[in-house]
Amino acid sequence: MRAPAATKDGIAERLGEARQRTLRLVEQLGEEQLNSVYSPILSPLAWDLGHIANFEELWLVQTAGGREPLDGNLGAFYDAIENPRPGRNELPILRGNELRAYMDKVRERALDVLAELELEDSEDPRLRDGFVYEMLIAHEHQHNETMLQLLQMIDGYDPPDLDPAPAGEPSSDGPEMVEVPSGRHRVGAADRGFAYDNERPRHEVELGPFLIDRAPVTNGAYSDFVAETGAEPPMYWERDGEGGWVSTTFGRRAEVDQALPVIHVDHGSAEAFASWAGKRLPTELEWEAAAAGADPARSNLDGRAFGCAPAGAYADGAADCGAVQMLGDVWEWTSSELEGYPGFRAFPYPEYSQVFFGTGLKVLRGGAWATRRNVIRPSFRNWDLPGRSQIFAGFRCAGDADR
Ligand code: AVJ
Ligand code: FE
Repeated sequence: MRAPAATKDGIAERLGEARQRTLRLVEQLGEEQLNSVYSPILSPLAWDLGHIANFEELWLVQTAGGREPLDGNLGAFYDAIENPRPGRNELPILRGNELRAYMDKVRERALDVLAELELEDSEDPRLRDGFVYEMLIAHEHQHNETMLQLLQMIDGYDPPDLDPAPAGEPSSDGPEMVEVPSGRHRVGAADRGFAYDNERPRHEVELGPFLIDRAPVTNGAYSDFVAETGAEPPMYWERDGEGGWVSTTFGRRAEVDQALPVIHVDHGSAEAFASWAGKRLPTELEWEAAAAGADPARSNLDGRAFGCAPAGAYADGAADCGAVQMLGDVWEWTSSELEGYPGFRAFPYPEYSQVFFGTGLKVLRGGAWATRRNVIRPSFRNWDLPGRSQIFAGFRCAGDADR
């Protein structure tokens, strides 16, 4: 079945909505904050803003419209691969009014091009069914999450009131682990509709049976692990002076809530916890098989809550196997290294994911509270260096079931 092609009006509206959210996240900040380096592994916010617009110019103005860029030199500074994060603030990037004007001008030109194009039956697979437009909307959303990784380091940052906090979601009790029966599982994204190249081709794998934690590992369980083994606490935890922990994100000191999923742990710590618990991390394909049936609409995504819901919440969005919160709350580390699926073809550009295959990056699945809802789907693959913990990453454990 063919997905209904997005209308041009719909695309324009979603581009507008993405920009509104981007600007809302930074609206309370001054020039100095936009141009400060808070962490050597994160870009200044001004770089993200310019990069979002420059990427839009590349794809929606130059590629889609065959037009010349406003300033052909900018691409060199906003190329993420050519310019590693440390040092981005030393580049002659756009700042202040110049930056805002560039963002607006690019958007205006992108909408002009959109109005002229024939998308549905385009000969160009990059344009057909609006592929590059979906990609650019997703890209802006993805950079919102990168920006949140930095925004949480700013003292006194006031989370914008984007929406009322998610209504009281039914929490659930159940077994510690649920079983995914053995069988052939379809993984990856179908040929039609928007998905990144690394999710394709869809293929079948023989798995299981295996067990997977019903809910993400909690702060409570993780504190026990730290207390017993002397392991490092998660990033943004500090001692409260009475043997407990406080978290310090967004410049606020708050008692660590034992019931919430643990967040800001690196891959090695997740693995160490799993073996301490007599378990292991799931492979990414086990994770995807376990996530079948999970409902992205009933998940803590989209930055609405500015934090996690208690482990066991969103029971109405549970996957078919009974696992809850497979989508949303925290990205979940898997034991898998990022590689191309059998038959992988880079599209529309190898620098999105192909250049990272086989370089020791670990796959994360499921999206976090900070991930925009339409970025995520069960086949979506995220990745990072195993030592990174500024990302919104937690995990759940897996184990072998008796055959
Ligand atoms: C898929 C999150 C690892 O941020 O480096 C953004 C996404 N690619 N711009 C990243 C991405 C190009 C990417 N991750
Ligand atoms: Fe990018």
